[in-house]
Amino acid sequence: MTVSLTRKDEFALLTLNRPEALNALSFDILRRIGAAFDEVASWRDVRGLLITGAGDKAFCAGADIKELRQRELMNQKRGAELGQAVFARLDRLRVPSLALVNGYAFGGGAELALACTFRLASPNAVFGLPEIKLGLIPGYGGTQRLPRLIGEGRALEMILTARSVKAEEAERIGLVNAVAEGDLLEAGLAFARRFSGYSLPALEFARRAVQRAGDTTLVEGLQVEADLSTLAYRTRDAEEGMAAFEERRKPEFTDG
Ligand code: DAK
Repeated sequence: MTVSLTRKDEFALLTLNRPEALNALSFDILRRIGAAFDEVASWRDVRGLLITGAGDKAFCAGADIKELRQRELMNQKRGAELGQAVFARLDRLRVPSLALVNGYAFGGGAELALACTFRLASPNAVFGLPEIKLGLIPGYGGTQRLPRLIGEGRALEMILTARSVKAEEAERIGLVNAVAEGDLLEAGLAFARRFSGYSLPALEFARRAVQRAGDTTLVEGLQVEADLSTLAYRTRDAEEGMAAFEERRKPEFTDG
């Protein structure tokens, strides 16, 4: 199976499983990733989605270059739209997602990591958008998500010069949340448990509000925040959280 979806405690774990090609994204794999996201959406009891690559060399070396050649123009456009649409599904999942970047995350692989809510890197992780070397530019969201995360200047440098960024620098510039020593999956589970006990509706509203910060004006963004924070206030979990504070006990959230 080139993509496997399993359970790991209270989390879903998606593994890109094509290590002989450094987990490169064929269109078939892209579709399977999309189907896996749909499946995760139907698992009502998971608290987060972890994504990683099989093997110790690569998270994902990008779109399958061999497959990208000699396609009709409109097929290329549909291919880019497919990749964009699949990665955008991560935003609509009710649970946060976490990329566990174990080695190369190039091109489409970096774009998959960028589409996740969080990124955790192993010390040997390397990020790059090297499409320019192929006479291409990123097609699965990289030109839009990278500048939102690390700023336009740094994003332009990575995209126009193909300079890759190792784990330590990635952490310094905010491309990853942390670099994990030791077992990356264990570190990922520990990271995910830092949010997984909170109310899912609150986590979702917060993600939506923060996402809007990157693509709207301050005035509109504040309006979105006012609306979503009011919605959060109306949940049972908010009532429970505030009651628990007053009663000096741990809240018991029910995701309602
Ligand atoms: N695609 C296909 N195969 C790949 C691959 C890739 N992206 N990356 C690696 N492989 C394969 C290699 O061909 C090799 O296979 P065999 O020759 O053994 O059969 C195997 O994986 C191991 O790779 P290497 O032998 O090259 O391993 P090294 O350790 O020497 O080098 C590397 C590792 C990651 C530095 C190197 O493999 C590399 O530079 N890979 C390519 C990285 C890259 O350029 N990624 C970006 C791809 S472009 C779109 C528009 C744009 C895009 C997509 C869609 N549309 C308009 C539809 C662009 C997307 C991209 O991601």
